[in-house]
Amino acid sequence: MPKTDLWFTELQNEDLTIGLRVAKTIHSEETPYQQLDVYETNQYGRLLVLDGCVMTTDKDEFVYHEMLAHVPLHTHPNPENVLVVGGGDGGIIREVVKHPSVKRAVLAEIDGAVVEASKKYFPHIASGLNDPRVDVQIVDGIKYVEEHANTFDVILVDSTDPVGPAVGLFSKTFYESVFDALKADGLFAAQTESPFVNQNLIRRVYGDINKTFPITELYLAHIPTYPTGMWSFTMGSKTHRPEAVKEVRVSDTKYYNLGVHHAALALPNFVKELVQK
Ligand code: AG3
Repeated sequence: MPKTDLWFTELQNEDLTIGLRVAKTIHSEETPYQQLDVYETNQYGRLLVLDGCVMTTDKDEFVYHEMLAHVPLHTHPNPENVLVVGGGDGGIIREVVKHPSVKRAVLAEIDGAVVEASKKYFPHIASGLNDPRVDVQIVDGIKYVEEHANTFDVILVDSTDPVGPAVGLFSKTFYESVFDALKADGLFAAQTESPFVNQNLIRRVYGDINKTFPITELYLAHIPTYPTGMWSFTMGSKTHRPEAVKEVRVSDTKYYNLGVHHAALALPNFVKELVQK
């Protein structure tokens, strides 16, 4: 890898950045929805960036994709119909199709350019998109959810940050239509940002999900290239509890296992405080 003087920096908030040395710029485009860039970095391999924010890297993508998919999918005893909202890179879908119970997985991504870029530059992340059970829909995920009442066992929301195109995916109205799109024992999970820098958002989102679903759980994972490295996910469930999971149904994971499933639900005190009912 060449030691260039080129750095990618994400301004994570007004006072915080992450910096990665860039060996090469691979791709840059302005899609109808956002700025999309792909870089080759020395530290984390290929890096996918949307509107200046790290979406995923070759080296740490498995943590986010496994944790957003497998914690909720194992919480459901028999997930057959799964919807992924966002996540056009296909990383979540790749994990979803590892579950033998899954009969159909729909990807509802608003920006087709993300799907194309991932297929081209991140083939190992996009690999699941070719599975015959997968139905890729380039549509507005909010509308798609509204139009599919009582359809899914599990819904996974792999959104960008709550600015720009993804704002609606963090709203109470959206959580209500997710509730309606789920079957009677359905559940959902969404990425919900860093407990170090997005405390107000986590509090608000947890509260909104908690008003909508009988069971709400926040869980954590370590993702080195996301703001502060400590990342949260929030699950809303109609009947099943993540604490009840007793066995793992997939074998080829790099982060997720039964111990990690339960450990992820154990919250440090300062995070517990954010989700006090
Ligand atoms: N989804 C975006 C997670 C948020 C990252 N935020 C940030 N870097 N400021 C990731 C998509 C991966 N499938």
